[in-house]
Amino acid sequence: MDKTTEVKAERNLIGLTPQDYKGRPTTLCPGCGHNVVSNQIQAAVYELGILPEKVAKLSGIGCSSKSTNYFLERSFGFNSLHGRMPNLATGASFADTTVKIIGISGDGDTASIGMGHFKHVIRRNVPMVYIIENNGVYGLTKGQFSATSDLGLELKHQGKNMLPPLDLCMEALISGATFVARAFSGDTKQLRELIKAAIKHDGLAILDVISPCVTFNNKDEALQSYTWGRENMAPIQDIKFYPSSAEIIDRDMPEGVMQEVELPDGSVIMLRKIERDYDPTNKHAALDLLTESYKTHYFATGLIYIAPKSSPTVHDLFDLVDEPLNRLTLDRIRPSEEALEKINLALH
Ligand SMILES: Cc1ncc(C[n+]2csc(CCOP(=O)(O)OP(=O)(O)O)c2C)c(N)n1
Ligand code: SF4
Ligand SMILES: [Mg+2]
Repeated sequence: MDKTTEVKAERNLIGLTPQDYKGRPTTLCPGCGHNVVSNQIQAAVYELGILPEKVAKLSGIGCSSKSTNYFLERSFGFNSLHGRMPNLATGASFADTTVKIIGISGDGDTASIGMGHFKHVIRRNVPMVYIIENNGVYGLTKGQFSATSDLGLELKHQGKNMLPPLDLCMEALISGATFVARAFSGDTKQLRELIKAAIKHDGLAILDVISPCVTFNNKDEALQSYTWGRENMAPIQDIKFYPSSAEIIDRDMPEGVMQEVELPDGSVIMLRKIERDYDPTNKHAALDLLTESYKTHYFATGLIYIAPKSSPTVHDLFDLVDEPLNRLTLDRIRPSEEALEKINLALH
């Protein structure tokens, strides 16, 4: 190529290109909502300028859980057992506190077999991003109802769903989550900003992404379909993430009532209120919103709750050393001979 016409590759803060954040080619169905989430994760990590090697992507079992293969190939990854991503994440976060954990799960993986683990990882406030790719169906095993399928939903091989759904944002909120958001694969801009904010959150961030399964649950009237989502999605705010307040120069958001939420590292989530006066730092307001949304099928998306101040993470509570535990040398992790002797004597 002629030097004068050579196109310079776009680079981020640490000199990497978008290509450095790609994963393997997807094997999911064309149009699957989960592919949108993968693309937005790689875009968010690229834009934040995080080294891919400083991310661990963990998952359970499902089409959603397969999707960790399709972003950040240079990152560490582990596809675990069904519903056990939170357990793996807890262990990994203890081993290396310097790595950002992105956990991917499905509605089957989280809301059925993994529900207990979901609750406890939240209760422990393991610092990580927990994304549920929620399509209201078990996609991988060919379209059974999940615990988030809507009451009355009719699926080809299943008939009518007779059970009421669980709301994973509500479950997260009442379990003590300090960051709860809902997004939709049909709105990539909002999704990307929420992923960035979740990555920068100090503690566990829950992101429930309505991510349509185009093969088994995409009839126009189904709540987790693209058509229903596009027609009914109601963002509760415009959201934009800024790495620092100094960078809020373009103010490229439409005019309106603004709310800035500053994160502990100095980054800022800028919110412009839409229609209703909603404060995501108010837990009661978040509970009210989710109750209304559950009752009336109000598809509210955006930052539903962020705790006004940081809560201690499991690492703070256990007073971990600053260095990653997996890099401590044996002489630092083995008890001394005297200490062992003391323990043995105490057991006599
Ligand atoms: C212990 C165990 N039970 C059941 C299964 C079968 N199984 C595999 S994936 C899955 C559900 C996947 O649904 P979801 O998490 O919603 O992911 P999706 O495929 O919809 O993205 C089930 C029940 C399994 N792999 N392991
Ligand atoms: S079966 Fe559904 S969830 Fe699985 S890849 Fe296909 S569209 Fe996605
Ligand atoms: Mg599913």
